[in-house]
Amino acid sequence: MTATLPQTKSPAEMAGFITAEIKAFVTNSPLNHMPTPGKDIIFDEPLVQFADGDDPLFTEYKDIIATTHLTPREALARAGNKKPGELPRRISVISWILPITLNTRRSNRTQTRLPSRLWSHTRWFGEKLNEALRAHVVALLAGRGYLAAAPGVPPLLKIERNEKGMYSNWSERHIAYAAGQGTFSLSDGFITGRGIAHRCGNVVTSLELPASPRTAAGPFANCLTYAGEKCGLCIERCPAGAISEKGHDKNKCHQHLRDLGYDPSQDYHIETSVAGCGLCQTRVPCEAVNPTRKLKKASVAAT
Ligand code: B12
Ligand code: SF4
Ligand code: SF4
Repeated sequence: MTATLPQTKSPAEMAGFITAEIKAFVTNSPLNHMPTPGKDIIFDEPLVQFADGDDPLFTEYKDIIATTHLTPREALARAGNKKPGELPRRISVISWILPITLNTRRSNRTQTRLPSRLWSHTRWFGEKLNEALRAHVVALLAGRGYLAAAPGVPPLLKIERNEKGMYSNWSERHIAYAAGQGTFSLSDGFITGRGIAHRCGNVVTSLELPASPRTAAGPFANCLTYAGEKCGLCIERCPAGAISEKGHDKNKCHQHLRDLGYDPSQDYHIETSVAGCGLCQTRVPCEAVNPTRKLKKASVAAT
């Protein structure tokens, strides 16, 4: 499955190679299939973009998220048992978005309390694919002599908690934001060009790659509410009352499936050990597209 990694190519050519490799892995991996009869695909073709590992935004995350949030340089140094200053001059972050298929999104649209079987499987089995993809990209780069690490999984990943709820020392959505993949939203979900229904991942490396442009007007620009439109449909979708005009209450969200526990009236097992029902990410205008794109098109047409 792995093509030969060219060694003397330009950063742009290397970016093309890495992108093709990630897409091929997701398309060909047996892990990208549901364990259900019919073996539906779990994720559509990924979106792949890059960030400069020393973008000042990563240091700003220490104020925005927590002082413990790692910069890519700190994460790569920690993984290689080095000091941040001992790393090469240029480091990069590879970010991917794994869009959830129409079949799974459709199955969750009709849910009012619990995630559908396919959505629940996407959290559990889809994350196994995501883990394998992180390991694959790290091995691919390390095999060619580049430093590479996946801070989104242990031992680098640490989950902490404060009065607002859980947070990590490596937020994959904030990494995706830095790589220009999209923006946050009223529900907290991350709205990409393929919408809010996705999982994401990333790898930090000493391979030099061209940073993708951040074209959004701000960290919440892709959400209709923040774009000044009437929406808030995610508020109505949330069975836990965790979303309001003020935003997302992580503690209420986290508690939702835990309170329900295993529901014997369901004909399938819901992974209650992994929280979040994702109802706010389906049957909403941002489900599978960036809903503000049509606003931009309309305003261009009106000029
Ligand atoms: C802890 C956690 C949770 C907690 C808390 C979620 C949270 N909002 O932090 C709980 C259990 C509630 C949860 C629930 C869910 N989760 Co979760 N979770 C995580 C985890 C492990 C860490 C998140 C984290 O560190 N957050 C840090 C805090 C600070 O981020 P935040 O509160 O969202 O950030 C806000 C501020 O920073 C603010 N902000 C303020 N000023 C500024 C300025 C700038 C410049 C920027 C950029 C931002 C910013 O913007 C953000 C949004 O309001 C990540 C995996 C990872 N390592 O990243 C997955 C992750 C976030 N979860 C994910 C998913 C899919 C879910 C669920 C849908 C469950 C499911 N499987 O179906 C629900 C959805 C909840 C929701 N409405 O977003 C995906 C998100 C993908 C997406 N589409 O957005 C992730 C990235 C996992 C993955 N690898 O794909 N999750
Ligand atoms: S449903 Fe509307 S308000 Fe909620 S996140 Fe999506 S675009 Fe924003
Ligand atoms: S994941 Fe479920 S409980 Fe959490 S905010 Fe979304 S709809 Fe509400």
